[in-house]
Amino acid sequence: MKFVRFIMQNSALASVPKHIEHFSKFSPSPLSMKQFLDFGSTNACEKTSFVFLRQELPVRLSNIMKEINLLPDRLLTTPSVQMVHGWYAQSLMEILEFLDKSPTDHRVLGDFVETLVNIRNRHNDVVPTMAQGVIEYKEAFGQDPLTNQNIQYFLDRFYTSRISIRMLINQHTLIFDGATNPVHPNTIGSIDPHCEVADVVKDAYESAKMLCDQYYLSSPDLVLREHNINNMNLPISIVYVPSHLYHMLFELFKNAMRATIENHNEGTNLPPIEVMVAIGGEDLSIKMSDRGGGVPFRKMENLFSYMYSTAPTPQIGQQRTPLAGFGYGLPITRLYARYFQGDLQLYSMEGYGTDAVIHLKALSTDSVERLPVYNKTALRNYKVSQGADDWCVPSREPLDLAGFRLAK
Ligand code: W6P
Repeated sequence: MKFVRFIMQNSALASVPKHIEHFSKFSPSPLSMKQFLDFGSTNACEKTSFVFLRQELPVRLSNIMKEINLLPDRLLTTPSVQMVHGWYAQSLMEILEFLDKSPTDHRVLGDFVETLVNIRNRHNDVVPTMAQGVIEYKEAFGQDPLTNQNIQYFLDRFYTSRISIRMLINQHTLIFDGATNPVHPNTIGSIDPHCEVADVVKDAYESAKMLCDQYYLSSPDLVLREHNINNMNLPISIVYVPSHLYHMLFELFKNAMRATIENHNEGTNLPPIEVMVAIGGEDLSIKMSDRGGGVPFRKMENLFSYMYSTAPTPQIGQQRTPLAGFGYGLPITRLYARYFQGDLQLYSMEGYGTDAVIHLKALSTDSVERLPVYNKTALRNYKVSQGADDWCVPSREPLDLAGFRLAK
């Protein structure tokens, strides 16, 4: 029986490439915050959401699977990347099962929610598994700027795609599981139409502070200010996914606290972390400033590099601080910010400290998913080796100018 199921599954998986070819010809359809909210409004229709998702999820899965297949063989064939690829193929097949099912059948709708929950769980460990693949690659082939650039390009797109697919799955499963969220009754799925930014800042600060106190026995204070140009007395709020905002701020607080502590060897008289929240007609910006001694300008790009920030196998006897995360915190934080058309910028002054600024769209009409699409341009980025050395490399030897003077 097990054997029969194995054969059946494998024959289904054998048809995966054909389906990927078909669905990757469609571009993903980015949704706006407003569209997300409409799916969850009173006249929300589970049927409509189901019909949309059974097309859109295969499109998003297939678009990114095309890019996985373009990875250099040496990365594509690592066990980790093969495993992730297998999860994607399996999930694609499971959703395709629903293409010929009736949207008016309640059993079908229930099965669909269950399938989505299974898929979400299957993909829980994609980030550490891909990180393992990068480590395996590094150990076998070393690291160089070109590979770094290609991995950066792929993982930024791959993780953005993953964030977006999980967003779709979360909205559908949260809205149509028939219960209101007991903790946050006013949220629509994972979206809070009145997300009070300062509250999330305080929550994220408190969590990071706990880790920091536990490990270092002290932590910097928080000084939080906000500036609401529209209404000075109102707390600043936006339509947003509080969990995304929390993730970003938690990550930034961990970095700011660690820098502050390690730059002040006595645990006393720590300079506070200052957070400023401002909103205008277009942007909502959150600036977090630490006085942790900063980072040399030359190294700033590396903070966002998947290849340079994955630690090799953890050294024995060397415990990593819980504030360090597992290396992918900052690049993924920036992807969360960019996902709804925002960004994350870091400005550092070596010898003093660092400002991290999250820029978000203030208006829900501007908050539209930013999604990768597989097309000729994407294909070219995998084929062409960019980064030709068209700038001089400064010589280590001081140039002897004497000869030039003589020649004159
Ligand atoms: C640092 C390095 C960093 C990264 C992100 C946020 C804050 C900080 N502070 O020193």
